[in-house]
Amino acid sequence: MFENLQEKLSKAFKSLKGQGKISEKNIKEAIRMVKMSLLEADVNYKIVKGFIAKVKEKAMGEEVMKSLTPDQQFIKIVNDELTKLMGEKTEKLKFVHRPSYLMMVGLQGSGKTTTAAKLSRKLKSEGKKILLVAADVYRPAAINQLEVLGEEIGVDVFAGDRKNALKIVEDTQELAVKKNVDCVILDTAGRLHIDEKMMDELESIKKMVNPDEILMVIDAMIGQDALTTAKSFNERLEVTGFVLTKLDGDARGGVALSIREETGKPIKYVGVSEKTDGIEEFHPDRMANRILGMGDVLTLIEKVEQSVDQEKAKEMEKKFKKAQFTFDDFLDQLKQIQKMGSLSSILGMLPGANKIKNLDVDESRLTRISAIIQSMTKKERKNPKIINYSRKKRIASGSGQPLSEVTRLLKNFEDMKKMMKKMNKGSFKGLKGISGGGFPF
Ligand SMILES: Nc1nc2c(ncn2[C@@H]2O[C@H](COP(=O)(O)OP(=O)(O)OP(=O)(O)O)[C@@H](O)[C@H]2O)c(=O)[nH]1
Ligand SMILES: [Mg+2]
Repeated sequence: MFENLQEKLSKAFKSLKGQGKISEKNIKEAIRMVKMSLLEADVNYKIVKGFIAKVKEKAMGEEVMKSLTPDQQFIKIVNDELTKLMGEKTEKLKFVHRPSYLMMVGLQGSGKTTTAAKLSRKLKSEGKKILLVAADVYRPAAINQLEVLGEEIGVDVFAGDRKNALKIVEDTQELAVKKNVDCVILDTAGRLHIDEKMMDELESIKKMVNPDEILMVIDAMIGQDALTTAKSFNERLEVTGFVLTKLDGDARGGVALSIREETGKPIKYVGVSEKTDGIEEFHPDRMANRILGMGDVLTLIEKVEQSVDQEKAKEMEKKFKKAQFTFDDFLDQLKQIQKMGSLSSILGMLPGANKIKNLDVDESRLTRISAIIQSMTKKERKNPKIINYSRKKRIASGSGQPLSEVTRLLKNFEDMKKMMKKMNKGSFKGLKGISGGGFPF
């Protein structure tokens, strides 16, 4: 699924490559291409219109992130909006009551019975005791199908009198308590089209068991029509979420992108094979990444994270200037240095630090210094002045360093703070006089 959409979108992004910055003119073509690709993916027209308006607004109004090129920036905007469209966060199943009832509903052949088995297997593996109930008495082989699946995954299947769906559900209630199950999963009958009789029956079952979850199962291959059906089911039954099946097929994906916006209800799971382990939680962000091509988005996220580091660095610089630097900040810095693998970047942050020549840095000391700081209490890190002799002794033994090393770090740290104050006044005179080259490492 999504291959086509992926390909089209990547063309839209390419059209922005090499541009200096996003402008009304160069964005027009990219936006048009995004629009076409969504429509071709069978996303509802109204939803596409709203989506495009948001992307446009963001692309024009977005503060330019210096670390991103225009095409990357545009990908990020589309990625964020796609994620939002699909619901932003992952929605888990709710278990309010015990036993908790979960109803599978949907049209014929959508995958209710298969999904009931898949979910049972999953929940069982999470330690829940499950009872599967065959409340589909209309299709002759339906009960048998569920029984075979139950056998395969080792979950009990209850089918009562095998004749009357409401009676089966009624009898289930006592059994579920007696068996002390955590969750009852009800497989219900499907119809080719929505009809009153089916809806009435589903409503009666709902009333009887007060389910924590009513999951509507939708075949992703159906396309736009699925939305109308989903809306009717939701209006009648107040579904709690959707399971989109057959994502392993060549569905165009429009349903996945439209259903949340159309019904206000989340997709909770997706079916990815016919087998009983073919189910996955639905993560809007990951799905968006998948649509846009994982590689691109991951690179992008890295870049944004880097720029977050830069912001952190700016924050640090402020602290430097105000001489509010604590041992916690210092530890943060050490971690960053270790991540970057060199000291030059961190020293580069200090205005004027590049003027300090021959800075003698023993990199192996960084690890020892980290150990010392980590042996300090929160209070001590914030206010090293309280570190008296007995505290020093404790820190030394905690970090496995000689006492002299702790004393030296504390002294250098104090000196560094003094230096910061001087820097704040714009003076670098006197730096040389400070022990250890002015830095505690
Ligand atoms: N490839 C694939 N096939 C699926 C998936 N989910 C269900 N199927 C297949 O779709 C067909 C219908 O699935 P069922 O679980 O019987 O559907 P149902 O909604 O219970 O159908 P009725 O009981 O007749 O209403 C079966 O052949 C399943 O194996 C899926 O995620 N991927
Ligand atoms: Mg079925």
